[in-house]
Amino acid sequence: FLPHLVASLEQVEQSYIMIKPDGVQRGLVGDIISRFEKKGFKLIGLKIFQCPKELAEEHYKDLQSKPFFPKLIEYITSGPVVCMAWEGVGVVASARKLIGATNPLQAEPGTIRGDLAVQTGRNVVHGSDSPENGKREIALWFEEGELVPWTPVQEPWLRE
Ligand code: IDP
Ligand code: MG
Repeated sequence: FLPHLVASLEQVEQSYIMIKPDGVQRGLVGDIISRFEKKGFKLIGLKIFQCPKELAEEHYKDLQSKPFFPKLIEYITSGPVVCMAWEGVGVVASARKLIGATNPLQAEPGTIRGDLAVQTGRNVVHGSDSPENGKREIALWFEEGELVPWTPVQEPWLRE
């Protein structure tokens, strides 16, 4: 029964996850990384980084015409961010679930935004919205040599 569809749902993907300046300033880095780590995804890139304005504008270029765009760029460049590349089966959609709704007041308890934030303009974390954007964003934020392929010893205990 549609085995090719089932197979395509099990693709290994990569997601760009970023702890925004408020998450760093509020001391939430460990908590946030821990949630993806415990879920079972693989960390293949990690750095703390002061984002230049041009990179923030490129990252959020789809939102260029929004009234909140200048404030968004100001927010993202207001202090260091923590850039992460996470890999795993279904990591893009799963990370979005772990992160929760864009507006933290609407995000479910148990999600990062639901537990740790109150305002859309201070929602502590970014996660790619598609596997294509995951690849695009990781290429945008990381140099090739900064990404590390590795095999976790727990892999056979996570995936049959
Ligand atoms: P997402 O981060 O949940 O994918 P997007 O709609 O892609 O949400 O928006 C990107 C980011 O822009 C949000 O995470 C938030 O920081 C900011 N943003 C979105 N909508 C608003 C708004 O109405 N006011 C202020 N900031 C916003
Ligand atoms: Mg988005």
